Amino acid sequence: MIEADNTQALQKTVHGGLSVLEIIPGESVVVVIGLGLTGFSVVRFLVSRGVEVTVADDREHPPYLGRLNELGQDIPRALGGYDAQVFNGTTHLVVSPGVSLETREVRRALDLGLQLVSDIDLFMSSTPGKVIGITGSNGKSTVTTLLGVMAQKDGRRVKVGGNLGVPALDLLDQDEPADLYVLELSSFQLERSSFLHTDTATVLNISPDHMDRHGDLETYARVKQRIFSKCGVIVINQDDPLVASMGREDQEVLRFGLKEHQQLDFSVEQRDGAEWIMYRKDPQMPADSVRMTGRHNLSNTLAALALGHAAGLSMETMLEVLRVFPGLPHRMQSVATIDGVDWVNDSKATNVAATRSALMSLDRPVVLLLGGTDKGEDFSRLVPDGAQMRSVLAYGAVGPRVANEVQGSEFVVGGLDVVVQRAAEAARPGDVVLLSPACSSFDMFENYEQRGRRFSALARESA
Ligand code: UMA
Ligand code: ADP
Repeated sequence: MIEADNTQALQKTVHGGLSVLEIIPGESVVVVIGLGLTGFSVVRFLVSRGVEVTVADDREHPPYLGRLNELGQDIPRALGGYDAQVFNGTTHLVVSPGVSLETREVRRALDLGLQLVSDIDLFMSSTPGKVIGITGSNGKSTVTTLLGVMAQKDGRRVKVGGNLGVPALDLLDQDEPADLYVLELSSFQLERSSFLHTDTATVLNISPDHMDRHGDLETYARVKQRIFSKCGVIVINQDDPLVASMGREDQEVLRFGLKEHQQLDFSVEQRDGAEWIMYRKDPQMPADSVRMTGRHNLSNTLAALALGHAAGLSMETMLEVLRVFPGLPHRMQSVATIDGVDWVNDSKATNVAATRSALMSLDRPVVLLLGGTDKGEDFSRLVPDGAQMRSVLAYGAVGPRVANEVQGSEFVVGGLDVVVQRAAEAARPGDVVLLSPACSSFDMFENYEQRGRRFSALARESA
């Protein structure tokens, strides 16, 4: 059972604690919409600080319902649909990231004057340590994890989470406090946060994603830019025109890029026939010593170096980590070689830009498996110039639209097993069969990991 007896002490943090969000234990009442990973972390956090909470979810049995019992008190709940009554007498509203701010109930609550706060606001107001924030359309998880490993190797007490893995607030309630928190932040988290204080932050890149929620690229980019609202050192990808213009005059900026630009802090340069990673004018390490492969991962590498440098990590340690860090599963992961065909699991490619970067990193004919839930993206420019496409197999809910928009693709009716079988028939020795679906997985799977595991198992069975 969690006691509320240490409320005052817990509020004395660098950013002033809950009071900066006008949340007063004993007075404020918070409605938390959505009882998933985030919702539960918020309820637990607030209850442990003596704040009254009500939960609302339009599902009868939201994922974390069973775990409310752990909190040692009866939490009022409205499940399986709820109306505006649930907001009576409440002061604050937390909306889980999976729930659009445009839903009728949320709009109603905001019209009633409830103050919107997010799990990230709660985290930022209460964290005892320094915070590095990482957002972007692609590469967030890779850079977040890599930076966490670098910091740990450098002897920091570091915790890693946010949109990736452990929800931000759960990091605060673990036994040992950290002095550095590395947070992956999604556009959904940023759009509903207003207390965004970071020591260092980056927007890795911007390409269309979640257009069903954000509407257009401009709005989406503005949401991402919020990560720089109150930030010590900002890290900018100079290669991405939408990101390059984001820095403010009054902010300290570190710039990185793979292309040629004036005065980059972290870049690559040809020296004696080899490509080198550079810190300003100083060569650091040959680029081919980085264990992760693909140009996109070299960009991620420069981002991690810039963020680590801003946090005072030793360059030597960071380079050491780059030599051994293998990248994350479900991102361009080789899972089998059968009859000369390589099977690659890139299930985490959930938007067109990620799939384009996968295709650009391959120099062999590809059988591409493409499909999933329709997020409203345009597939017509998915295949980059020069890519060698053996075939494109479109499947899932978005399959018919993909088959329409991607030249030369065919729609395969059926589950992933049928698609894999068709891929095995299409591939020739020397080819790559690539699951890089450019869509989220929710039409057929619980998440991208389940999709990736299923693909890997089917690939191995296809022998
Ligand atoms: N839902 C309902 N009714 C409700 C509430 C939720 O149907 O009343 C549905 C949502 O529409 C959604 C699902 O439940 O489909 C989960 O939503 P949630 O907000 O409860 O999600 P959490 O379990 O809290 O997980 C969220 C992030 N999920 C989303 O943003 C959709 C997780 O990122 C994140 O790891 C977690 O918080 C901890 O911070 C996942 C993700 O897909 C990996 N993120 C997107 C991405 O990376 O592209 C943004
Ligand atoms: P995120 O957490 O932003 O989704 P990940 O590191 O999990 O990013 O990678 C997601 C997908 O995007 C993978 O398919 C990966 O190969 C691809 N990817 C990773 N970094 C980049 C990048 N900098 N540019 C384009 N694509 C990338």
